[in-house]
Amino acid sequence: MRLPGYFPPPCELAAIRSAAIEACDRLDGVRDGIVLDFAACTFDPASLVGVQIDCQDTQSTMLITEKAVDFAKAMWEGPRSTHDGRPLWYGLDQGAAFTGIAKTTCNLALSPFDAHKGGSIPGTMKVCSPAPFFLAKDWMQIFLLPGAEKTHRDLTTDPITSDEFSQLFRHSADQYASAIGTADPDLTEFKRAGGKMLTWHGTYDELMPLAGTRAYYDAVLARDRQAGEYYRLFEAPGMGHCYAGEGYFPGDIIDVMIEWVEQGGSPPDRLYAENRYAVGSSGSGGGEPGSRAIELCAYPTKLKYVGGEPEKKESWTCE
Ligand SMILES: [Ca+2]
Repeated sequence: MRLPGYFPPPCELAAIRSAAIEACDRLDGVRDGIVLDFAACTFDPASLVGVQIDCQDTQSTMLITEKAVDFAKAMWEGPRSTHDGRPLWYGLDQGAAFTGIAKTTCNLALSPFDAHKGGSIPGTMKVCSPAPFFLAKDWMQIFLLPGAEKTHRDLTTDPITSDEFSQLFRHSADQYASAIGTADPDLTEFKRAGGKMLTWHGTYDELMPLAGTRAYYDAVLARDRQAGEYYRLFEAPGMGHCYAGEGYFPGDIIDVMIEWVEQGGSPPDRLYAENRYAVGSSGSGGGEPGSRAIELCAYPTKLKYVGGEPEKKESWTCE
């Protein structure tokens, strides 16, 4: 989506994300690159405006801009209707990378201005543009855009405006929610049929905001206070989408599900998870894959560090 006048290079957005994590990391008691609860953090990215960073995307140093900060804040806040200002959907967690639904790319070719001068001046006027997530782009292109725009409009070079996004969002919900929507919190029939369900969601998910899943589970509970008997949600700190990231991955959830279905008993309160996809020293928790473990907590209980070696699950509890 087009936000006013500026597409930040990936490095600028990555610097803002890193600063947010760095500012909030210790609030949960452990400096591990994972922020358990951004709601408890008062970090204001406006403090970053004017901070110098090295940027590979533009092959130069640059100063963090107010527009990039506004871009990040808009992604954290989530889209709003341009008609009445109401939220359309949830924003990304502040720990989520901007490389999913807020991806940009920079053209390293010299601008026409530079080329005119001989094309020998490095580090000037690189052009950055949106790099839309392919599913969102295809959804817009194939299902939502009107008429000839479906096949002829290039959303990379001619991105939709905030007004268009607002209109297409409404159109999408009106046209398709009844057929393929997944937000209906009424699980009456599922419960009656003896269904059981476990959901886990990475807190740093870069594609699907965690807040949306929380809100869905809250809505289910609001309709049925006993829903925890057949449906549980687990938040996986520091995990990106599916298996990305250096956070805690609950890879055994299918085994837990099978045991619960086949042997019955109480729904799981905890879910073993480890840093299975860690890549070592990347500025966050680090460590070799499998070197850190915790037990995820059934929502709405939350992980809490109680002391000891943070790499061991015994050092954490749910409350
Ligand atoms: Ca932490």
